[in-house]
Amino acid sequence: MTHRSTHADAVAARASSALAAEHNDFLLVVPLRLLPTPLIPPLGPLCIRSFAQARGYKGEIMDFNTKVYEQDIHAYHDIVRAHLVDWIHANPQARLIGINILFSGVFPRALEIADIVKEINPDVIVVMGGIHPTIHHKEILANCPQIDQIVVGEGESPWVHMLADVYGTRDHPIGMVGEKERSATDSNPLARRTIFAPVTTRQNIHELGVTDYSGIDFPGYHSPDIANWYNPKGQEIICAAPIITSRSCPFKCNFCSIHAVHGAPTTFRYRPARDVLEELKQLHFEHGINYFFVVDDCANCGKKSAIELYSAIANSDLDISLEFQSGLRISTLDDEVIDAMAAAGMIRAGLAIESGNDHIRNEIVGKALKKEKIYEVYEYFQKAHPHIWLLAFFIIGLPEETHRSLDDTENLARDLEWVYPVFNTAVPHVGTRLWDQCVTDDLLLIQQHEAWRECIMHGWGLNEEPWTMKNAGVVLSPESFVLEPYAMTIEELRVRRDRLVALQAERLPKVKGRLLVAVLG
Ligand code: B12
Ligand code: SF4
Repeated sequence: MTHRSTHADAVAARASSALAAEHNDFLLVVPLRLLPTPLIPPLGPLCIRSFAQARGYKGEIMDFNTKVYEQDIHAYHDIVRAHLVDWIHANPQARLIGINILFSGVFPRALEIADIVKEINPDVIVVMGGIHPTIHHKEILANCPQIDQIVVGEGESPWVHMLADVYGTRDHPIGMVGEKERSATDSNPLARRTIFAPVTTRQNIHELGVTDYSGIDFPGYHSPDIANWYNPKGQEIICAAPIITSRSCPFKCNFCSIHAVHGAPTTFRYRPARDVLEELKQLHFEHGINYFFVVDDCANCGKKSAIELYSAIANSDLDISLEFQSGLRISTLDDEVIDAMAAAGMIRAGLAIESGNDHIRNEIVGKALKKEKIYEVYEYFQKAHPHIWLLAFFIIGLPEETHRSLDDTENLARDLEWVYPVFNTAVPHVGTRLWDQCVTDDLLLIQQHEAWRECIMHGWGLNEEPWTMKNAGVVLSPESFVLEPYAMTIEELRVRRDRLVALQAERLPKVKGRLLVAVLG
């Protein structure tokens, strides 16, 4: 009897582990974005899936950006429904479906996805995560019955705790638990609630390890305009892959909302260089990826860690191209850091200048960046690495903007003559000093109470502009303004903006011509 029961237990255990191996516990859905390019694999969901898989839970990512292409946009709703129906029917035991919201603009699409999931199987727990629900979790839970739970902040650890609530633990360490998170996960897994990532430490970056890209359809992320990308090494670009080397940022600019997701300035963390190197190697040697977007908020904020990492890449057998997407912090750049990044493969980078006006840049935004430092860094790039395509990120239309401050911005952009300037319109995000100021001083041109349900950048509304490459230019142009400065009218601002956009347009062929000369020697 004992023998039979042991045998039966073993069979049952094998069956259940086979079930666990075959069946998915969860799905992470990525809604279609607003613009088709640049298209890259979704790093947030990938990090969450890796972390959960390492702890014994199996899951998949369904990214609609690789399922709906421009020519299919008319069938968008049918395609989304069909994929969700198929997955839920194929995985009847899966109880958790998470939706990733990287940009506020996709929130309406995320709600529709949640509706469809609930319609197919009301017992599935629908969870939202990402910057938009992080900021607006209270309003979303109060107004959207199709959303069961919201994760505020970094999702790896909270997601695994939710999986453990639903399926039980699986004999693996499940990671660090924050104070608020622990009390939330002690309750009923079905309860509607908000789950907070650890508040003071955020995700333990050493526990993240190397992101697992298995099952990712890399050719599906081939951006439609990839042939026109700056590619001085002439490498084959299947697609760009995201790589993150640090989380959060030690600074606190008045317009920046990133601390809501990745933690306060004190939680700035670098990943271990060996993990990043290993991830790059896997992507390069196993998947043929040559082009990487470094998506850190402040990739060069810690000199020692940055030099360690980029020197390790340069000294390895990797030959890759790195584009620094979010803008490098100029105050923490020096020749040594620039050389290390260039040696590692940096071919394109943005310099985060924000304003040519010293008062706005330093007193208002909080950049602590002298103009001489901007020129010094610019000159060094021109002298030592002229093949690197430099962009300069400016923000126009902050509350303190005046004709004089815009003159300063325009003059600086003209002075940095081999840099491609990008002029973004100021957008106040909830939770930032800029937002509070706009509310207090009544500067908003939008309904502040609607910010939770739609993208506050005008012109990004899903119904206003169809999603096509043809319309990308229209959608990208900062056509409308979300706040009115104290001392300028919107009409005046628009005229000045048009002048800056003209400057940008005339700069492009110049910059490209110069890069060509630098690359050809
Ligand atoms: C890379 C990036 C891009 C890439 C695209 C990335 C992609 N996958 O497609 C590109 C260059 C295309 C891009 C474009 C834009 N971007 Co962008 N981008 C980023 C950036 C720098 C990094 C994103 C990232 O990978 N982070 C790293 C991962 C690990 O973090 P994460 O995605 O937040 O995920 C974590 C948590 O949020 C959470 N989580 C996320 N999803 C889920 C889901 C569940 C279920 C759970 C439990 C948890 C969870 O857990 C994850 C792991 O910890 C962020 C800034 C930032 N640091 O986040 C801005 C950011 C997302 N971008 C922003 C904006 C505004 C834009 C643009 C609209 C800019 C413009 N005016 O053109 C465009 C629009 C894009 C489009 N085509 O529609 C804003 C969004 C603000 C907002 N509220 O909407 C951000 C936050 C920057 C900022 N502070 O202003 N961007
Ligand atoms: S340096 Fe960049 S990431 Fe850091 S607070 Fe400023 S804008 Fe945000």
